[in-house]
Amino acid sequence: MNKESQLSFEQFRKEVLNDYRLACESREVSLLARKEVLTGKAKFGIFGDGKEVAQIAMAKYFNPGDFRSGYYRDQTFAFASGIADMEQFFSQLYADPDIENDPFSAGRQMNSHFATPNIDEDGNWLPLTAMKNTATDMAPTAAQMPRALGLAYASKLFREVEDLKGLTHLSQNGNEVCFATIGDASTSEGHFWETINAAGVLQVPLAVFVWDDGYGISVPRKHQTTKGSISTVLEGFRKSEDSNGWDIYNVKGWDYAGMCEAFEEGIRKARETHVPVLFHVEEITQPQGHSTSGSHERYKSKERLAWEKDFDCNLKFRQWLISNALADEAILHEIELTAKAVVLEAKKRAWDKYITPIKGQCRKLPDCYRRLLKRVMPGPILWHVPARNWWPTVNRFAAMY
Ligand SMILES: Cc1ncc(C[n+]2csc(CCOP(=O)(O)OP(=O)(O)O)c2C)c(N)n1
Ligand SMILES: [Mg+2]
Repeated sequence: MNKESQLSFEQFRKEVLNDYRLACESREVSLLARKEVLTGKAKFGIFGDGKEVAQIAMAKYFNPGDFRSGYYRDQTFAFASGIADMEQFFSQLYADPDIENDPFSAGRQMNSHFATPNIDEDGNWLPLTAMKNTATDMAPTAAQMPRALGLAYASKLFREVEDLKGLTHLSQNGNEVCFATIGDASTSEGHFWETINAAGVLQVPLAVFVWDDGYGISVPRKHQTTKGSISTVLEGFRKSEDSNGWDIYNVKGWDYAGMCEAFEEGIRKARETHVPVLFHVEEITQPQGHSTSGSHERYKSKERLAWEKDFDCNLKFRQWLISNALADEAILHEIELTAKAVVLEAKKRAWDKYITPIKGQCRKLPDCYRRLLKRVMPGPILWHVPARNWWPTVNRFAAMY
């Protein structure tokens, strides 16, 4: 091996190990976040475990200026693209009302609902072409689809309308792709079909990723999707040489190399030619079930649960790294251990930021009550005794925090 190819191999190795590190960290986020909810520190949680590798591959082709219009499974994509960090993720999980801590919604949105600003505090446009953008997530499934169409259509207009060409802070010749994500069950909704049809007619740079885990909460795909496969039923939308339509790719959600290759090609074509592209990402798993409000052990068969363990994307990625001699057991073990520690620290920092102001307010509570009582019950009661002594119950309550 000459020096140049040795160098590029080393760079490649570094990149894939960094990807594995992120996959492990994001998985730890999901595992820990579920525990935070089930032990009562957060109200509800919905996570992106099982989609780590697909989203790391997807983020590689997400350029400044591009937009995401997605749904609640995309935490790994948000981490990989720099839209969110893990501490912010936990702050949102705790519904931290400080915008500095949860910059997406200041505690107002469900968790895994990301957002980036388009304007500054004075209402001026930000330089969107220099930013990795996401429209805010919305709770109604498939609601992201019509908006994704609009964002992709904007690129077409920026490329075709002469008067818009000077707005280079918003678009560089319409080269921006909109990345939309959707679950397999939500592809049954009208918003999905209207978007697919309109984008096929308009020819806009829209890249749709269907995370197909075979379930919509507890409803299996066979009861939800005709022929049990969204890409099969979309075949009629496929573009041919002399027609408009869509490019369609089938990939496996655990196949790191296969997804990188397909995403690179499909997104490049969408960016250059404005032909929309759909990636049917199959064999995705959902290791912890739909959300913190249920247990998938109640509706998935033993065989399915066992298959999900074997086809876990992080496990498959690990096996691929070893079989391609990109890492050994010791290196991967070290990455996994470090990931646990890093995520634990991020979680602790987020919790401290959330709970510290509340504790401060609790400490002021006895005095507040005292002042209130003094106002409503004036008279010779024990007002001269310090507040901390005369109301043990309040003090005990305050001491809990
Ligand atoms: C319009 C609408 N209907 C129903 C729901 C309740 N709901 C939330 S998630 C979900 C299932 C979505 O399944 P899928 O699209 O396969 O995504 P997954 O969670 O499996 O990734 C449903 C029915 C909702 N949020 N919005
Ligand atoms: Mg699903």
